[in-house]
Amino acid sequence: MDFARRSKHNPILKPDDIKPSIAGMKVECLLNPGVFRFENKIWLLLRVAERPEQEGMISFPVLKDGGVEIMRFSKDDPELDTTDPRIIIYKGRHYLTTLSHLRLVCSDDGIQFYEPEGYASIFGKGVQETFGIEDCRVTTMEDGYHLSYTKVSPEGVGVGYIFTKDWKKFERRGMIFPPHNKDCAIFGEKIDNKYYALHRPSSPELGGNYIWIAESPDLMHWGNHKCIAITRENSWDSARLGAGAEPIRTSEGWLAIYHGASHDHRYCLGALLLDINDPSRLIARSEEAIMEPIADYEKTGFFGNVVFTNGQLLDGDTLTIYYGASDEVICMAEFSVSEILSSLKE
Ligand code: MAN
Repeated sequence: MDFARRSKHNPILKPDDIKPSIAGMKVECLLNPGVFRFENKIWLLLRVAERPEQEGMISFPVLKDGGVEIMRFSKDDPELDTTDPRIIIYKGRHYLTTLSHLRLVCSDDGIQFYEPEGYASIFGKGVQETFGIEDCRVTTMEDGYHLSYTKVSPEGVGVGYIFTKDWKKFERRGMIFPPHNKDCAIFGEKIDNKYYALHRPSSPELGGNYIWIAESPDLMHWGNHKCIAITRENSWDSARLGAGAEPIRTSEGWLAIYHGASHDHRYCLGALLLDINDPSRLIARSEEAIMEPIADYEKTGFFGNVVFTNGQLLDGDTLTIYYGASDEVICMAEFSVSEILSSLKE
């Protein structure tokens, strides 16, 4: 099933539209933007994935001592495993094939985006972000913007938290969910005087890659964790789940868009409906996906068969989602909130 109304301008941003952050680097992929409104414009916080031009050797950047270091491996090294275009396994150790940072672009119409002057990119910093920062959700609250993103390093994959009011000064508040955890979406308002967030720990032996919810008095200390949605065998979401952007308030409950992947890494979107007063209570869920990789640009690219979102805008009944297609280009699609709601099964 698929009720996405894709923009006829898709893809709206491609790697060639964005300049590399360092000379000698190539922007290989644009992925999974956070989305927000600021100063009467629509903004995307893009994940920009870079690496050197691949000539002869396999090479990729990592952050070290405040600078960038290029790692190189010979293509025919028998110890090298490059079957997944996203990762390199060398002598049993994992690396990423690209290094990601976060870049701001803005737009008047939500379709044509440009890089504004005077806004810096957000780069990985410190040992926990040696392999970069990825997939940033932006939750807008009265006091400012709350950013939850993936920190990647040899120590593990966890959730980082940044606060900003003006997109010029950033307060890095550290890791809020330790490894292995990602796909953290902070709710935009308190419920019964508590903050809430969806997150995705991984428990490989017992359990799996499931969506959990946690509460907090201050957005820093998270507790009372509960699992709210698990993978389903023989389904489009059989291998992994993860929350998209912040859940939206509807008359029927909190509507949370999520991604689900199958064992052969096909990424689709679905939705959860959570109780408005107790969001740890799941009321209904998509049985079938609401969006599947069916357009050419969603089926082929850096990592094909992927639609992945962590950013959206709500306007009445219209939910505009921005998404990464094939882990390579940025696209946009609109949904009707009431149509999604009526498709969910209790
Ligand atoms: C993971 C993350 C995402 C990516 C998907 C599909 O969930 O790394 O950033 O889009 O995989 O590759």
